[in-house]
Amino acid sequence: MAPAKPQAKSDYLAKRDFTRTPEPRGDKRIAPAEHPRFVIQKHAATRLHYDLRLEVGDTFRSWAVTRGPSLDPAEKRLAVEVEDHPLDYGDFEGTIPKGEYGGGTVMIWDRGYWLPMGGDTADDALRKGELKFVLSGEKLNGSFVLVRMKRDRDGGNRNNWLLIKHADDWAKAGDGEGVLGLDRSVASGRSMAEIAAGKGKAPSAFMDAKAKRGIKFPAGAVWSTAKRDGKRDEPRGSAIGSAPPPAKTLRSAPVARVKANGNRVLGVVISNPQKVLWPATADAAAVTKLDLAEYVASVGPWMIAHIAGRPCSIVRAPDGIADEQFFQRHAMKGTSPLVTTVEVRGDHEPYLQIDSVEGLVAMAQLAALEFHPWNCREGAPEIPGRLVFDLDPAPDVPFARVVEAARDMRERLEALGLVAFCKTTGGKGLHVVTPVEVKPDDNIGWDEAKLFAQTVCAAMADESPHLYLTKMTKSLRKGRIFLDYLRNDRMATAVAPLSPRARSGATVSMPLTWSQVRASLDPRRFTVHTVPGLMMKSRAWSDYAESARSLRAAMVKLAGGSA
Ligand SMILES: [Mn+2]
Repeated sequence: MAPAKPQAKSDYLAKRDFTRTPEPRGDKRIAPAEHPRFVIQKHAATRLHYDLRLEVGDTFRSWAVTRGPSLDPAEKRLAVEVEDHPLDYGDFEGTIPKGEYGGGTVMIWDRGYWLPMGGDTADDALRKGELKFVLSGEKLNGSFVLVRMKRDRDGGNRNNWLLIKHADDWAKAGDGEGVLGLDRSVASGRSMAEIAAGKGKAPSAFMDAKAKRGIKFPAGAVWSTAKRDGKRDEPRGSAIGSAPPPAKTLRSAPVARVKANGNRVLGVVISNPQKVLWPATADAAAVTKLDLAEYVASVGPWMIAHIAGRPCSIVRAPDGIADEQFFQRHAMKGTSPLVTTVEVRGDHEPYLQIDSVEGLVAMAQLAALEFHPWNCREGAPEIPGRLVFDLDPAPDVPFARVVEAARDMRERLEALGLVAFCKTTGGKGLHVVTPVEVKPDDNIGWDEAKLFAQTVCAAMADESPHLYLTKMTKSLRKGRIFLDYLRNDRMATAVAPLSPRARSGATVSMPLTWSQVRASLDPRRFTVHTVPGLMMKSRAWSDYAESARSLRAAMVKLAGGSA
């Protein structure tokens, strides 16, 4: 026999004293949304649990998931059905006073939309004791099932269910609990401690917010091939949308434009998506935080090869380029789990390291506008992996002269057996980059590599002292190009290929083919707006990965003076 639907709103009201608890009374009218909504509230009551609430009809059906949701399909999580909650409860975050019903702190841990799967209505499926559903949340995505247990420990009400993740693209076998590490409110960004202390931002409204259109549910979150209890599950729900599955990090993947799914980019939630980071200029539209996240997601498969496995500093501008900027090399507390950290010799604090496209997006979420990796070999901070020659012109030097300098530098490097690549800096200069190979018995560290770079630059300046100099002295620089070899040191960084710059116009450090390196080149046309399209057609740097040449051999040639 099907048990009765648990107690309705009267039960919710009866359990609470609204002169004492800040919880909503359930009297606010909540407008229907395009899809039913779900909320998961982390609740530090006598026992910590996560309350899963699914909008069904005009109420939230609610389950207290004692250990929190798991992404591992092998894990079954006890979910105790509790009284229905009113829909305005979905916007509640705060602290219920001690001694009151459910006393403790409540965080809006996740929220979004959900759909029943399998053809039954939610009511019917719940009555039958098996609800398959798909979530499109900020932390949880993909399909789950709630199954009512046959026997209840308490004997009677049959309130005990199991919450189980289905094996789909969002499942994480062996790492079901990792997602619980995403431990800040999706509504306010606050930690439990901050909510308990009444500090920080108020939660943004979701239930009581203007309806959003065009919500997409994750594709691939279907039950088509899964077998459970010996039966084949057939999806009959047809509402599953067309969003692409999350991108896997493929280094060689062609660059394709990635578009946000709501305010999520590759699964990363972008808060304040419409915040302007680069104001509009006379010839370019403004760039928002969401635009930046889409940009790094789009060019990321290409960019990440130059960043992964190396410490990487970032330039953050949380309020846009006109406001304060921070150069940050260390990992900070609460850094996204999508970002790695790396210990480096001589600094007790770990450095940031970004190893995936999703990690780049997570950094965009922190308003990281620029990416400056070390120039070491991937995974080996002590070993030089590339040399970067920064051609930095005085303000009065025409760009055509910088182009000549890059071509001159290329000739010199190639005469030493190296392969040279060129990119814009996003400013007025150019970078000439050469990947190098260093073998263990070469005995070459950063001191040797830096000396090599300095010697190459000094030779160039000695031959044309009216054009170049190798000292940063401002007064001497007038009319000349500073050949900056100082990028080539252990802890030195250079802006990564395809990194945007935190300057007017949202210019990008653009990799070029040598045929593009000519007097008519205009570095200002490479921007966050234009580069994803341009990269799809570009062959620039396509042979970079195969072009590392022996630095030792180049040093021998340079010392011997014979090319
Ligand atoms: Mn609770």
